[in-house]
Amino acid sequence: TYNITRPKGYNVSFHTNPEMEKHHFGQTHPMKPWRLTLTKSLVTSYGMSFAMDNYVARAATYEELNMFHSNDYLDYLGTAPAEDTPRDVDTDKEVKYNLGGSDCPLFYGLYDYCSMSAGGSLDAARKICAKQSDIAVSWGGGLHHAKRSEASGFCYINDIVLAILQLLRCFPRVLYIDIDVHHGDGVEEAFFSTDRVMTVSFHKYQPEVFFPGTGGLEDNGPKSEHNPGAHHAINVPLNDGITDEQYEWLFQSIIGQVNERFRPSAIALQCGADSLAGDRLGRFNLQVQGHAACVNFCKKLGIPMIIFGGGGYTPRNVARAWAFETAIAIDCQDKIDPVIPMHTPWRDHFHHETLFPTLEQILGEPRANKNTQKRLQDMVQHVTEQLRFVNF
Ligand code: ZL4
Ligand code: CA
Ligand code: ZN
Repeated sequence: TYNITRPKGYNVSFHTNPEMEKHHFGQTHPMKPWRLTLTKSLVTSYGMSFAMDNYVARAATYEELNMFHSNDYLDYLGTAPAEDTPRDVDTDKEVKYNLGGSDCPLFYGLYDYCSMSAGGSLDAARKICAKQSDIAVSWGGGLHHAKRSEASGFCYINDIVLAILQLLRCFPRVLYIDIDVHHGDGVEEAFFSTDRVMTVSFHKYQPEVFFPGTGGLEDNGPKSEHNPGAHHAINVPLNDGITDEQYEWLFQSIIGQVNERFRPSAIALQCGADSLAGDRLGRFNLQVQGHAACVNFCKKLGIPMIIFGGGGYTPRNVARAWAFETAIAIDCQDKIDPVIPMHTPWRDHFHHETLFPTLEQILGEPRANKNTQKRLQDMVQHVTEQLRFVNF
């Protein structure tokens, strides 16, 4: 179990900041930064840290956040109290920026939390650009809903957009892939008008019922005249209960084609773990194996890649998936013991002592699968047709 060596012929960097994990969105808020601590504890106890370059993520500077976000938004975000101190509340601004509600509360240390999340993802992008790293891991990032001047869905700063902007300085084309159960709307929108970024999101889609309600099959980027970004947004809207087998087939068919047609020079992969079975907010039946198969497929393309975190609201399952995906990044997935090491801190949190609990262990009874094979085939067909418009 503990004989993990560096991967042969390439380098992996791991970007975390233990200070980030100490922040709280509020008692019953689903987003628990503490899941990052649980993830790190598994990664460390499996001995994976020895096989990577480990960096403490720096906090991104105001200027860096300003590469995507507006000054007025950042200035107000900065008024969130760093400690338990009174602050001026401007209700108009809170409404305008969607700050202070139940999804995006203004909690203590919010600005620090955001800048550390973005700092990790920016560091990851810089390591990729400098060719010092071939796969860079930023589990504290992946906050795909944040807009230029608006917080949304637990996301305040879009670290992914910032990282991709960095990648675009040294790579002609970046492929963004999003396996979070929610639509990656913020990243899609940010690159709507460029053909240098293609975005692909797999998500549960049920407008009016499931957040954020965008990302239909036919939504492939604004089709206005002379928009180079048209056809460069791919959406894969899914129903409840999709299984590993279906998801893997769909992912490989779509990403395989996208790779051939778009020929990305770098990949940004958002690995939201709320697409796993048993997630507090999710609706799918994915197991760690199926989720991780997506990471493995991308790794095997042999293209420089950043791996981001994202959603994931049942911390023990998040930690399992992200630890196993770290193992895939360093190519030791066949060497690690499925039995969680005895000396893992908080081992009791995992309930079942394996990295790969069965659907029955996770759920009792699996959720009904509402995805027909026919529908999935039609979606692959639609993507094939979209890709005919794409010429690099
Ligand atoms: C909660 O229990 O669908 C927030 C949010 C806070 C604490 C107590 C407050 C109770 C579930 C969610 C009232 C909560 C009402 N607390 C929340 C339309 C909504 C308006 C807000 O994974 N209410 C909004 C956002 C989604 C909506 C999902 C996914 C992020 C990501 C990347 C973001 N928002 C309805 C919900 C709770 C809460 C319990 C909640 N919010 C579930 N889904 C949402 O893609 C990181
Ligand atoms: Ca998604
Ligand atoms: Zn999500």
